[in-house]
Amino acid sequence: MKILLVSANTLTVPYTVYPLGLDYVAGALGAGYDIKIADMNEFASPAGLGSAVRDFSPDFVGVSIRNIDNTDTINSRDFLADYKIIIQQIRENSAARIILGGSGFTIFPREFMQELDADFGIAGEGERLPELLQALNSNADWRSLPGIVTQETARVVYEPWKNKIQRRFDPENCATKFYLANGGMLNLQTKRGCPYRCSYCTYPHIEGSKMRFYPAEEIARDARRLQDAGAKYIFITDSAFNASYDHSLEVAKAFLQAGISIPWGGFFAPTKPPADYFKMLADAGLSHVEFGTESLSDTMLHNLQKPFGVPEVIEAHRLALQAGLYIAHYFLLGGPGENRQTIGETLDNIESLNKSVFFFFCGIRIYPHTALYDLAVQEGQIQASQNLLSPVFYRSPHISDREILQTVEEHAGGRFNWLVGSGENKATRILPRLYERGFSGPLWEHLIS
Ligand code: B12
Ligand code: SF4
Repeated sequence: MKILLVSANTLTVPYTVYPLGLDYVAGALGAGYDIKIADMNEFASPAGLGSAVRDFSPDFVGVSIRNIDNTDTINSRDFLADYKIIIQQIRENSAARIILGGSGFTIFPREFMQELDADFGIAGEGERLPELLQALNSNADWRSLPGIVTQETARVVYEPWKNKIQRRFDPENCATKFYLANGGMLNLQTKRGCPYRCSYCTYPHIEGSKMRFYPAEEIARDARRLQDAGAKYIFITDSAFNASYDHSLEVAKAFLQAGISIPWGGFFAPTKPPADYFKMLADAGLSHVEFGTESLSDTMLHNLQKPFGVPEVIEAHRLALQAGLYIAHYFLLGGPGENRQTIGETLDNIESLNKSVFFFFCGIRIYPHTALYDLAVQEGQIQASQNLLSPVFYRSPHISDREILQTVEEHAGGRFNWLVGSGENKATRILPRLYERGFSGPLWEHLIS
């Protein structure tokens, strides 16, 4: 059976992202299938996909839908029209059945099924694809499989995958070569799931709330494969790499043993780490720490159900800085209860975090299956039946976005390491030039003054 897997994501901000999910889907399919991966970044136009589909003549085409929109209140962009063109190219050039999947799809499976008129979808982990294909092939009942979605599905059943998870990384793949030639960043997952319950966050819904760890030696072996293929930087895609201090330290030790010499980074929760935690990670090559801080007002951290308070953020920052790491803090302003006082507290407290980059987003995207969604319905900001595929952002009733952004801009006073919105303006001026000159990694460290 021939399966074409397509990565639909062509977004280049903050940089192009290797389609890691498809490596796992290919790993789950294994040797019993003839698999080809096509990445929309490889083609000069969507017609390129059309001819790839004609040449390969697949039985099924799996399309990975990662991004729904750029989640930016200032310059909002969504990608539905691009995805429709991809589906059209597949339909015009083959009779293959189309199966959708990916993190964006998992958030809005029924909405995407309708908009894109696909045959099937898998909400959640793509490791379930072989089960669906086998059931279809043998006319067995696929309706009882969790996560399978069709045009008729009224209720989607989400269930984390409990069996073997295996990545298939192919250094010779055109997609791999594209990312190596454009920035040189590849990525790696060390576990799935986040145990925290931040009120606005989709990650526990996408990956589950129970952490499922991969063996450290296996992760280090994969990291070594990426390094040997020519990667210059590895991004760890875990929801929060340090959600398990024990496992992340095991990974770092395994990296040292496997001879990982390229820098790496990832998302961290600014909780208080054990002694020498950041130092041990730095010794194993960690270079960039991206803290999901969101606010520096204890009232807001409580409202957003964050698993830490302001003192923990300041301590985590101090220890990361002491270990010689590059640090960025992400802020999500305008959540429930935000007002002039909480904004003032956040801005005052930021001044105690030196040598860092600050990314500010204002207005929090409302996603189903979150506490923020329930609150927004209760407050009448959205209707329970509303289609949220087009982004809707939560707005604090006590202060406008305009006032928040103005206050942040005024406080920033033009400082280069304060980026408001996705920072597209500043970032697009600087980052492409650095990539062209052969720099790799997230590169926001060049904004630290
Ligand atoms: C890591 C990450 C990043 C990193 C990526 C770094 C890197 N080099 O890899 C950074 C920080 C750069 C980033 C940036 C952005 N991100 Co991001 N990111 C994530 C995160 C946490 C993990 C993604 C990941 O790699 N997962 C690991 C892989 C293995 O999982 P996966 O891709 O989901 O694949 C599995 C399944 O989905 C499924 N699957 C995947 N494809 C297919 C295909 C088929 C056919 C099938 C059946 C199944 C299937 O099977 C796979 C294995 O189980 C997700 C949230 C999350 N927890 O998923 C957000 C997420 C993908 N990001 C999101 C967004 C919005 C963005 C940005 C637009 C933000 C911004 N304004 O800058 C940018 C876009 C960047 C770009 N160029 O695309 C959103 C997308 C949804 C949306 N609202 O659009 C997510 C879901 C977070 C959220 N808000 O809910 N991101
Ligand atoms: S710690 Fe991060 S990934 Fe986990 S629920 Fe909170 S925001 Fe989401």
